[in-house]
Amino acid sequence: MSINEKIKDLVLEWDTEGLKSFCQSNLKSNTATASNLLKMIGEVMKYVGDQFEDEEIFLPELIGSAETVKAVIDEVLDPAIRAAGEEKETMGKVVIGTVESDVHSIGKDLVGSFLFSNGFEVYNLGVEVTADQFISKAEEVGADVIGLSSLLTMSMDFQKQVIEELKNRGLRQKYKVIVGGSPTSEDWAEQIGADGWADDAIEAVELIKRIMNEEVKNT
Ligand code: B12
Repeated sequence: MSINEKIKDLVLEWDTEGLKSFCQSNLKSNTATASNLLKMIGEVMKYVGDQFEDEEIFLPELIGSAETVKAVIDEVLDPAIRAAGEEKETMGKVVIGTVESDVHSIGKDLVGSFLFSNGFEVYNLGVEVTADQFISKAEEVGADVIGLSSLLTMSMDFQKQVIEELKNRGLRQKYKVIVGGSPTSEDWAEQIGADGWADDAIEAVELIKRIMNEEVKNT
């Protein structure tokens, strides 16, 4: 069985410990670098995402695979990349969080994990994040994208507030702002002047790739 096939099996079985030790043994025997393994894992996550979009698998399976991958990246591959001084190719920097007054974290964490496993540098600020916290972090890390999650109808206005605050500070053009969460929609995103909206974690990855690509074309 090839390395790719073995990784795919372990991710689909949510075998976190198995995937950790498989990656560790490949790193030890130099059969693959951490970046190679990360790329292979990314391909598997793309497959898992397609399966979810086609309704071949459902949310629990999606979460199981995402959590397995996140743990292996956090605990094995990221430290290995840092230790080897290898540059992890970054697709872009994303600051993400759930807006003020809202404690729902699962969907936003899933979006963060998917972005991370697709090569983005993710700064997950947690829940009940204020406009000032989003903007300060984006400024601090030189983010490309700010992702705002809202699961409550009553917290949606805080997404708008972040965009207004960016405008007040003369920073609106500096960042792409995307919104998501079950009460939000494409129309809502347009209404508040966001750069995009996505229905789920898979679409969020595609959305960010698309808007960052447009950015490159426009510069
Ligand atoms: C779990 C849950 C909770 C948990 C949260 C635990 C946690 N750590 O997250 C707890 C029990 C704490 C909770 C509390 C409350 N909840 Co609640 N909760 C839910 C529930 C059942 C599931 C949410 C969830 O995790 N879904 C699974 C994830 C994977 O899906 P998701 O969040 O939609 O995220 C996906 C997309 O939306 C998108 N996405 C999400 N964020 C982002 C961000 C970006 C940038 C992008 C691009 C995409 C994106 O991608 C994600 C992945 O595919 C929902 C009902 C439901 N079916 O949604 C109610 C629900 C959201 N809760 C609700 C309510 C009312 C509350 C409470 C006010 C209840 C109360 N009276 O105390 C409190 C809120 C407290 C607060 N201040 O926030 C309502 C909201 C109604 C509304 N529209 O306003 C819901 C819809 C239930 C209902 N039908 O009434 N809740």
